[in-house]
Amino acid sequence: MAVSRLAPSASTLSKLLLHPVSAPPFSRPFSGTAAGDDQTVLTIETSVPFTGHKIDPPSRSVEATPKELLSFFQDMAVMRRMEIAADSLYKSKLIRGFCHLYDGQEAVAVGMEAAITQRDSIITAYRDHCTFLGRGGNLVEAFSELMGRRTGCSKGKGGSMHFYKKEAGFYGGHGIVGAQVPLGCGLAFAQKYFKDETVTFALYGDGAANQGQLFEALNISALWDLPVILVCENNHYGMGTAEWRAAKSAAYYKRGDYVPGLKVDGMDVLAVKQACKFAREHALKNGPIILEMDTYRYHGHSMSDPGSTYRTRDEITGIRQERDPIERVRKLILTHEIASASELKDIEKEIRKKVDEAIAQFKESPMPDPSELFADVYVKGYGVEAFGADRKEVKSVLP
Ligand SMILES: Cc1ncc(C[n+]2csc(CCOP(=O)(O)OP(=O)(O)O)c2C)c(N)n1
Ligand SMILES: [Mg+2]
Repeated sequence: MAVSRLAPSASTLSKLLLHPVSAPPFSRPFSGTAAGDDQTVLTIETSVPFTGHKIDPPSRSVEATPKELLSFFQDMAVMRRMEIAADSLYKSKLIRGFCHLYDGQEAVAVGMEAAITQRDSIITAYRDHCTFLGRGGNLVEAFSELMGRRTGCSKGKGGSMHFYKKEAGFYGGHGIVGAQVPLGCGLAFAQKYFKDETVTFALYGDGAANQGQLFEALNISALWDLPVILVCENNHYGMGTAEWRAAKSAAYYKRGDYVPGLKVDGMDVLAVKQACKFAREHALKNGPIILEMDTYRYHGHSMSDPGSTYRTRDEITGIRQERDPIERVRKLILTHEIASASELKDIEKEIRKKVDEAIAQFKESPMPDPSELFADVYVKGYGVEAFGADRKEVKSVLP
Protein backbone atom coordinates (compact mmCIF):
# COMPACT_ATOMS: atom_id res chain seq x y z
CA MET A 1 0.00 0.00 0.00
CA ALA A 2 1.52 3.33 -0.99
CA VAL A 3 0.54 6.50 0.81
CA SER A 4 1.48 9.89 -0.54
CA ARG A 5 0.77 11.86 2.63
CA LEU A 6 0.41 10.72 6.19
CA ALA A 7 -2.38 12.09 8.32
CA PRO A 8 -1.47 13.78 11.56
CA SER A 9 -2.67 11.99 14.66
CA ALA A 10 -6.38 12.38 15.12
CA SER A 11 -7.44 14.84 17.78
CA THR A 12 -10.40 13.17 19.36
CA LEU A 13 -12.20 10.19 18.00
CA SER A 14 -15.65 11.63 18.45
CA LYS A 15 -14.75 14.62 16.29
CA LEU A 16 -13.88 12.32 13.43
CA LEU A 17 -16.85 10.02 13.43
CA LEU A 18 -19.40 10.38 10.66
CA HIS A 19 -22.10 8.61 12.63
CA PRO A 20 -21.25 9.19 16.29
CA VAL A 21 -21.85 5.90 18.02
CA SER A 22 -23.80 7.65 20.75
CA ALA A 23 -26.48 8.28 18.12
CA PRO A 24 -28.30 5.32 16.58
CA PRO A 25 -26.10 3.92 13.83
CA PHE A 26 -27.21 4.85 10.33
CA SER A 27 -29.42 7.65 11.59
CA ARG A 28 -28.37 9.42 8.42
CA PRO A 29 -27.39 8.15 5.01
CA PHE A 30 -23.88 7.32 3.91
CA SER A 31 -22.37 9.92 1.68
CA GLY A 32 -18.84 10.64 0.58
CA THR A 33 -19.66 14.35 0.67
CA ALA A 34 -20.36 14.25 4.41
CA ALA A 35 -16.66 13.73 4.95
CA GLY A 36 -15.75 16.72 2.82
CA ASP A 37 -15.13 19.14 5.68
CA ASP A 38 -12.01 17.34 6.81
CA GLN A 39 -8.67 19.06 6.21
CA THR A 40 -6.49 15.99 5.83
CA VAL A 41 -6.77 14.00 2.63
CA LEU A 42 -4.91 10.70 2.35
CA THR A 43 -4.04 9.10 -0.94
CA ILE A 44 -4.15 5.34 -0.62
CA GLU A 45 -3.47 2.69 -3.23
CA THR A 46 -6.04 -0.05 -3.77
CA SER A 47 -5.00 -3.60 -2.84
CA VAL A 48 -4.68 -4.66 -6.48
CA PRO A 49 -4.99 -2.74 -9.78
CA PHE A 50 -8.35 -2.65 -11.55
CA THR A 51 -8.62 -4.75 -14.70
CA GLY A 52 -10.60 -3.24 -17.54
CA HIS A 53 -12.53 -4.78 -20.42
CA LYS A 54 -12.97 -2.42 -23.39
CA ILE A 55 -12.18 0.52 -21.10
CA ASP A 56 -9.11 2.12 -19.50
CA PRO A 57 -9.41 1.40 -15.78
CA PRO A 58 -9.34 4.19 -13.18
CA SER A 59 -6.27 4.99 -11.09
CA ARG A 60 -5.33 2.81 -8.12
CA SER A 61 -4.85 5.92 -6.00
CA VAL A 62 -7.93 6.74 -3.95
CA GLU A 63 -8.46 9.83 -1.84
CA ALA A 64 -9.99 9.40 1.60
CA THR A 65 -10.24 11.52 4.72
CA PRO A 66 -9.61 10.11 8.21
CA LYS A 67 -13.26 10.74 9.01
CA GLU A 68 -14.31 8.70 6.01
CA LEU A 69 -12.08 5.76 6.99
CA LEU A 70 -13.59 5.78 10.48
CA SER A 71 -17.08 5.85 9.06
CA PHE A 72 -16.23 2.93 6.77
CA PHE A 73 -14.95 0.98 9.76
CA GLN A 74 -18.00 1.75 11.83
CA ASP A 75 -20.55 1.13 9.10
CA MET A 76 -19.05 -2.23 8.13
CA ALA A 77 -18.79 -3.23 11.79
CA VAL A 78 -22.51 -2.46 12.34
CA MET A 79 -23.39 -4.58 9.30
CA ARG A 80 -21.20 -7.45 10.50
CA ARG A 81 -22.72 -7.34 13.98
CA MET A 82 -26.27 -7.20 12.61
CA GLU A 83 -25.69 -10.31 10.51
CA ILE A 84 -24.11 -12.23 13.40
CA ALA A 85 -27.09 -11.29 15.58
CA ALA A 86 -29.50 -12.38 12.82
CA ASP A 87 -27.75 -15.76 12.77
CA SER A 88 -28.42 -16.25 16.51
CA LEU A 89 -32.00 -15.02 16.24
CA TYR A 90 -32.61 -17.48 13.42
CA LYS A 91 -31.16 -20.34 15.42
CA SER A 92 -33.43 -19.46 18.34
CA LYS A 93 -36.39 -19.51 15.89
CA LEU A 94 -37.18 -15.83 16.33
CA ILE A 95 -36.50 -15.33 12.62
CA ARG A 96 -38.15 -17.86 10.30
CA GLY A 97 -38.25 -18.58 6.59
CA PHE A 98 -35.43 -17.64 4.26
CA CYS A 99 -32.46 -15.69 5.58
CA HIS A 100 -29.29 -14.96 3.55
CA LEU A 101 -26.45 -13.21 5.38
CA TYR A 102 -23.97 -10.72 3.90
CA ASP A 103 -21.02 -10.89 6.32
CA GLY A 104 -17.79 -10.80 4.34
CA GLN A 105 -19.31 -8.70 1.54
CA GLU A 106 -19.79 -5.46 3.55
CA ALA A 107 -17.22 -3.44 1.57
CA VAL A 108 -19.44 -3.59 -1.53
CA ALA A 109 -22.45 -1.98 0.19
CA VAL A 110 -20.36 0.64 2.00
CA GLY A 111 -17.97 1.53 -0.84
CA MET A 112 -20.86 1.89 -3.29
CA GLU A 113 -22.68 4.32 -0.97
CA ALA A 114 -19.53 6.43 -0.63
CA ALA A 115 -19.58 7.08 -4.38
CA ILE A 116 -23.25 7.84 -5.00
CA THR A 117 -26.23 9.70 -3.57
CA GLN A 118 -29.71 8.58 -2.60
CA ARG A 119 -31.05 10.08 -5.81
CA ASP A 120 -29.31 7.16 -7.50
CA SER A 121 -31.14 3.84 -7.30
CA ILE A 122 -30.06 0.43 -6.06
CA ILE A 123 -31.77 -2.89 -6.63
CA THR A 124 -30.44 -6.24 -5.45
CA ALA A 125 -31.27 -9.89 -4.78
CA TYR A 126 -32.25 -11.55 -1.49
CA ARG A 127 -28.92 -10.89 0.35
CA ASP A 128 -30.21 -7.43 1.08
CA HIS A 129 -30.02 -6.54 4.80
CA CYS A 130 -26.79 -4.55 4.59
CA THR A 131 -27.72 -2.75 1.36
CA PHE A 132 -30.77 -1.49 3.26
CA LEU A 133 -28.61 -0.19 6.13
CA GLY A 134 -26.30 1.42 3.58
CA ARG A 135 -29.26 3.35 2.15
CA GLY A 136 -29.90 4.84 5.59
CA GLY A 137 -32.23 2.17 7.00
CA ASN A 138 -31.99 1.58 10.72
CA LEU A 139 -31.46 -1.53 12.81
CA VAL A 140 -34.92 -1.56 14.37
CA GLU A 141 -36.59 -1.53 10.92
CA ALA A 142 -34.21 -4.29 9.81
CA PHE A 143 -34.71 -6.62 12.78
CA SER A 144 -38.47 -5.96 12.81
CA GLU A 145 -38.69 -6.98 9.17
CA LEU A 146 -36.67 -10.13 9.81
CA MET A 147 -39.15 -11.00 12.57
CA GLY A 148 -42.23 -10.12 10.50
CA ARG A 149 -43.21 -7.17 12.72
CA ARG A 150 -45.31 -4.17 11.73
CA THR A 151 -42.43 -1.73 12.28
CA GLY A 152 -40.31 -3.50 9.66
CA CYS A 153 -39.14 -1.68 6.54
CA SER A 154 -41.71 -3.65 4.47
CA LYS A 155 -44.34 -3.57 7.22
CA GLY A 156 -43.31 -7.05 8.32
CA LYS A 157 -44.70 -8.61 5.15
CA GLY A 158 -41.51 -8.99 3.12
CA GLY A 159 -39.10 -10.67 5.50
CA SER A 160 -35.39 -11.16 4.93
CA MET A 161 -35.51 -11.24 1.11
CA HIS A 162 -37.71 -8.18 0.58
CA PHE A 163 -36.25 -5.16 2.30
CA TYR A 164 -37.20 -1.85 0.62
CA LYS A 165 -36.57 1.85 1.13
CA LYS A 166 -38.03 3.54 -1.89
CA GLU A 167 -37.64 7.08 -0.52
CA ALA A 168 -33.87 6.43 -0.41
CA GLY A 169 -33.78 4.87 -3.88
CA PHE A 170 -33.68 1.25 -2.67
CA TYR A 171 -35.96 -0.94 -4.76
CA GLY A 172 -35.47 -4.26 -2.93
CA GLY A 173 -34.80 -7.20 -2.09
CA HIS A 174 -35.76 -9.87 -4.81
CA GLY A 175 -35.99 -13.64 -4.40
CA ILE A 176 -36.09 -14.76 -8.02
CA VAL A 177 -32.47 -15.10 -9.08
CA GLY A 178 -31.54 -12.51 -11.70
CA ALA A 179 -35.03 -10.96 -11.95
CA GLN A 180 -33.90 -7.69 -10.41
CA VAL A 181 -31.51 -6.96 -13.29
CA PRO A 182 -34.17 -6.21 -15.95
CA LEU A 183 -36.08 -4.26 -13.27
CA GLY A 184 -32.91 -2.23 -12.63
CA CYS A 185 -32.58 -1.51 -16.34
CA GLY A 186 -36.20 -0.32 -16.23
CA LEU A 187 -35.34 2.06 -13.37
CA ALA A 188 -32.46 3.39 -15.47
CA PHE A 189 -34.83 3.83 -18.42
CA ALA A 190 -37.05 6.04 -16.21
CA GLN A 191 -34.02 8.01 -15.01
CA LYS A 192 -32.98 8.73 -18.58
CA TYR A 193 -36.55 9.44 -19.74
CA PHE A 194 -37.06 12.01 -16.97
CA LYS A 195 -33.54 13.47 -17.52
CA ASP A 196 -32.75 12.92 -13.83
CA GLU A 197 -28.96 12.72 -14.33
CA THR A 198 -28.93 9.76 -11.92
CA VAL A 199 -27.99 6.11 -12.32
CA THR A 200 -29.11 2.65 -11.15
CA PHE A 201 -26.86 0.04 -9.60
CA ALA A 202 -28.34 -3.42 -10.31
CA LEU A 203 -26.63 -6.05 -8.16
CA TYR A 204 -26.61 -9.80 -8.84
CA GLY A 205 -24.51 -12.83 -7.98
CA ASP A 206 -22.06 -14.96 -9.94
CA GLY A 207 -24.78 -17.64 -10.19
CA ALA A 208 -27.27 -15.15 -11.67
CA ALA A 209 -24.58 -13.99 -14.11
CA ASN A 210 -25.28 -17.03 -16.30
CA GLN A 211 -28.95 -16.22 -16.82
CA GLY A 212 -30.43 -15.24 -20.18
CA GLN A 213 -32.53 -12.35 -18.89
CA LEU A 214 -29.37 -10.53 -17.86
CA PHE A 215 -28.10 -10.45 -21.44
CA GLU A 216 -31.48 -9.42 -22.83
CA ALA A 217 -31.69 -6.49 -20.41
CA LEU A 218 -28.08 -5.54 -21.10
CA ASN A 219 -28.65 -5.55 -24.86
CA ILE A 220 -31.53 -3.09 -24.74
CA SER A 221 -29.72 -0.96 -22.11
CA ALA A 222 -26.65 -0.70 -24.32
CA LEU A 223 -28.78 0.01 -27.38
CA TRP A 224 -30.51 2.88 -25.56
CA ASP A 225 -27.44 4.04 -23.55
CA LEU A 226 -29.29 3.60 -20.25
CA PRO A 227 -27.48 4.80 -17.12
CA VAL A 228 -27.27 1.38 -15.48
CA ILE A 229 -24.33 -0.24 -13.71
CA LEU A 230 -24.50 -4.02 -13.49
CA VAL A 231 -22.69 -5.06 -10.33
CA CYS A 232 -21.80 -8.74 -10.18
CA GLU A 233 -21.05 -9.58 -6.55
CA ASN A 234 -18.81 -12.54 -7.24
CA ASN A 235 -18.63 -14.44 -3.96
CA HIS A 236 -17.52 -17.47 -5.99
CA TYR A 237 -20.47 -19.71 -5.10
CA GLY A 238 -24.11 -20.00 -6.20
CA MET A 239 -25.63 -21.93 -3.28
CA GLY A 240 -23.24 -24.93 -3.00
CA THR A 241 -21.93 -24.73 -6.56
CA ALA A 242 -18.48 -23.26 -7.13
CA GLU A 243 -18.27 -20.77 -10.00
CA TRP A 244 -15.94 -23.00 -12.04
CA ARG A 245 -18.62 -25.70 -12.12
CA ALA A 246 -21.31 -23.28 -13.31
CA ALA A 247 -19.61 -20.83 -15.67
CA LYS A 248 -17.53 -21.53 -18.78
CA SER A 249 -15.97 -18.11 -18.29
CA ALA A 250 -15.81 -16.79 -14.74
CA ALA A 251 -14.49 -13.41 -15.92
CA TYR A 252 -17.84 -11.78 -15.24
CA TYR A 253 -16.60 -8.25 -16.00
CA LYS A 254 -16.02 -9.39 -19.62
CA ARG A 255 -19.31 -11.19 -20.04
CA GLY A 256 -21.10 -8.12 -21.42
CA ASP A 257 -19.01 -8.59 -24.61
CA TYR A 258 -19.69 -5.21 -26.26
CA VAL A 259 -20.35 -3.57 -22.84
CA PRO A 260 -17.25 -2.35 -20.95
CA GLY A 261 -16.39 -3.88 -17.59
CA LEU A 262 -14.08 -3.55 -14.63
CA LYS A 263 -12.79 -6.14 -12.20
CA VAL A 264 -12.61 -4.78 -8.66
CA ASP A 265 -11.36 -6.11 -5.32
CA GLY A 266 -14.74 -6.17 -3.59
CA MET A 267 -13.06 -6.70 -0.19
CA ASP A 268 -11.37 -3.29 -0.44
CA VAL A 269 -13.86 -0.56 0.37
CA LEU A 270 -11.70 2.12 -1.24
CA ALA A 271 -11.45 0.17 -4.49
CA VAL A 272 -15.23 -0.25 -4.50
CA LYS A 273 -15.70 3.48 -3.95
CA GLN A 274 -13.28 4.35 -6.77
CA ALA A 275 -14.89 1.87 -9.18
CA CYS A 276 -18.45 3.02 -8.42
CA LYS A 277 -17.52 6.68 -8.87
CA PHE A 278 -15.88 5.82 -12.20
CA ALA A 279 -18.82 3.67 -13.31
CA ARG A 280 -21.38 6.32 -12.36
CA GLU A 281 -19.64 8.93 -14.52
CA HIS A 282 -19.28 6.45 -17.37
CA ALA A 283 -22.93 5.36 -17.25
CA LEU A 284 -24.26 8.93 -17.28
CA LYS A 285 -22.24 9.73 -20.41
CA ASN A 286 -22.10 6.43 -22.28
CA GLY A 287 -24.59 3.90 -20.93
CA PRO A 288 -24.08 0.55 -19.19
CA ILE A 289 -20.93 -0.83 -17.62
CA ILE A 290 -20.32 -4.04 -15.63
CA LEU A 291 -18.45 -4.06 -12.31
CA GLU A 292 -17.32 -7.45 -11.08
CA MET A 293 -16.71 -7.28 -7.34
CA ASP A 294 -14.41 -10.06 -6.20
CA THR A 295 -15.83 -10.82 -2.76
CA TYR A 296 -16.63 -13.64 -0.33
CA ARG A 297 -19.45 -14.69 1.98
CA TYR A 298 -18.43 -16.17 5.31
CA HIS A 299 -21.80 -17.74 6.08
CA GLY A 300 -23.36 -20.49 4.02
CA HIS A 301 -25.73 -19.57 1.19
CA SER A 302 -28.68 -19.30 3.58
CA MET A 303 -29.38 -20.42 7.12
CA SER A 304 -30.07 -23.97 5.98
CA ASP A 305 -26.54 -24.27 4.57
CA PRO A 306 -23.69 -24.75 7.05
CA GLY A 307 -21.41 -23.54 4.23
CA SER A 308 -18.66 -26.06 4.89
CA THR A 309 -19.48 -29.04 2.67
CA TYR A 310 -18.42 -27.57 -0.66
CA ARG A 311 -15.43 -25.51 0.49
CA THR A 312 -12.71 -26.06 3.05
CA ARG A 313 -12.50 -24.39 6.45
CA ASP A 314 -8.97 -23.33 5.46
CA GLU A 315 -10.37 -21.39 2.53
CA ILE A 316 -12.73 -19.44 4.80
CA THR A 317 -10.07 -18.83 7.45
CA GLY A 318 -7.57 -17.77 4.79
CA ILE A 319 -9.92 -15.11 3.40
CA ARG A 320 -10.71 -13.85 6.91
CA GLN A 321 -7.01 -13.51 7.65
CA GLU A 322 -5.85 -12.06 4.35
CA ARG A 323 -8.73 -10.09 2.86
CA ASP A 324 -11.31 -9.22 5.51
CA PRO A 325 -12.77 -5.78 4.60
CA ILE A 326 -13.06 -4.54 8.20
CA GLU A 327 -9.55 -5.64 9.14
CA ARG A 328 -8.17 -3.88 6.07
CA VAL A 329 -9.67 -0.57 7.20
CA ARG A 330 -8.63 -1.18 10.81
CA LYS A 331 -5.03 -1.50 9.58
CA LEU A 332 -5.29 1.74 7.60
CA ILE A 333 -6.68 3.61 10.61
CA LEU A 334 -3.88 2.32 12.82
CA THR A 335 -1.12 2.93 10.25
CA HIS A 336 -2.21 6.53 9.84
CA GLU A 337 -2.67 6.98 13.57
CA ILE A 338 -6.25 8.10 13.13
CA ALA A 339 -7.45 6.15 16.15
CA SER A 340 -5.91 3.67 18.54
CA ALA A 341 -6.63 -0.06 18.67
CA SER A 342 -8.49 0.37 21.94
CA GLU A 343 -10.64 3.20 20.54
CA LEU A 344 -11.62 0.92 17.68
CA LYS A 345 -12.46 -1.84 20.17
CA ASP A 346 -14.62 0.68 22.04
CA ILE A 347 -16.51 1.48 18.83
CA GLU A 348 -17.15 -2.23 18.33
CA LYS A 349 -18.39 -2.61 21.90
CA GLU A 350 -20.71 0.35 21.45
CA ILE A 351 -22.03 -1.17 18.21
CA ARG A 352 -22.74 -4.44 19.98
CA LYS A 353 -24.77 -2.52 22.55
CA LYS A 354 -26.73 -0.66 19.85
CA VAL A 355 -27.54 -3.91 18.06
CA ASP A 356 -28.72 -5.51 21.31
CA GLU A 357 -30.89 -2.47 22.04
CA ALA A 358 -32.46 -2.63 18.58
CA ILE A 359 -33.25 -6.32 19.10
CA ALA A 360 -34.90 -5.57 22.45
CA GLN A 361 -36.99 -2.88 20.75
CA PHE A 362 -38.23 -5.03 17.86
CA LYS A 363 -39.33 -7.74 20.26
CA GLU A 364 -41.90 -5.24 21.59
CA SER A 365 -43.29 -4.53 18.15
CA PRO A 366 -46.66 -6.09 17.11
CA MET A 367 -47.27 -8.34 14.11
CA PRO A 368 -49.16 -6.86 11.11
CA ASP A 369 -52.95 -6.87 11.39
CA PRO A 370 -54.66 -9.70 9.42
CA SER A 371 -56.51 -7.01 7.43
CA GLU A 372 -53.11 -6.07 5.97
CA LEU A 373 -52.75 -9.47 4.30
CA PHE A 374 -53.84 -8.35 0.84
CA ALA A 375 -52.78 -4.69 1.10
CA ASP A 376 -49.76 -3.47 -0.91
CA VAL A 377 -50.06 -6.30 -3.41
CA TYR A 378 -51.46 -4.27 -6.30
CA VAL A 379 -51.77 -0.52 -6.90
CA LYS A 380 -54.52 0.77 -4.58
CA GLY A 381 -58.09 1.15 -5.78
CA TYR A 382 -57.81 -0.84 -9.02
CA GLY A 383 -60.64 -3.12 -7.95
CA VAL A 384 -58.61 -6.30 -8.44
CA GLU A 385 -60.66 -9.28 -7.30
CA ALA A 386 -59.33 -12.35 -5.51
CA PHE A 387 -61.18 -15.64 -5.57
CA GLY A 388 -61.04 -18.71 -3.39
CA ALA A 389 -60.47 -22.15 -4.89
CA ASP A 390 -64.21 -22.54 -5.54
CA ARG A 391 -64.23 -19.21 -7.48
CA LYS A 392 -67.68 -18.46 -6.03
CA GLU A 393 -68.00 -18.29 -2.26
CA VAL A 394 -64.68 -16.71 -1.31
CA LYS A 395 -64.34 -13.50 -3.22
CA SER A 396 -62.90 -10.14 -2.21
CA VAL A 397 -61.77 -6.89 -3.80
CA LEU A 398 -58.15 -6.24 -2.91
CA PRO A 399 -57.54 -2.99 -1.03
C1 LIG B 1 -35.00 -18.32 -10.98
C2 LIG B 1 -34.44 -18.97 -9.74
N1 LIG B 1 -33.77 -20.14 -9.86
C3 LIG B 1 -33.26 -20.73 -8.76
C4 LIG B 1 -33.44 -20.17 -7.51
C5 LIG B 1 -32.85 -20.85 -6.29
N2 LIG B 1 -31.64 -20.10 -5.88
C6 LIG B 1 -31.71 -19.18 -4.91
S1 LIG B 1 -30.25 -18.44 -4.67
C7 LIG B 1 -29.48 -19.33 -5.85
C8 LIG B 1 -28.01 -19.14 -6.13
C9 LIG B 1 -27.66 -17.80 -6.64
O1 LIG B 1 -26.27 -17.56 -6.51
P1 LIG B 1 -25.61 -16.18 -6.80
O2 LIG B 1 -26.32 -15.53 -7.93
O3 LIG B 1 -24.16 -16.40 -6.94
O4 LIG B 1 -25.93 -15.29 -5.51
P2 LIG B 1 -25.39 -15.44 -4.00
O5 LIG B 1 -26.40 -16.26 -3.30
O6 LIG B 1 -24.05 -16.05 -4.06
O7 LIG B 1 -25.38 -14.06 -3.45
C10 LIG B 1 -30.38 -20.22 -6.43
C11 LIG B 1 -30.03 -21.17 -7.50
C12 LIG B 1 -34.18 -18.96 -7.44
N3 LIG B 1 -34.38 -18.33 -6.28
N4 LIG B 1 -34.62 -18.37 -8.56
MG1 LIG C 1 -22.62 -16.16 -5.56
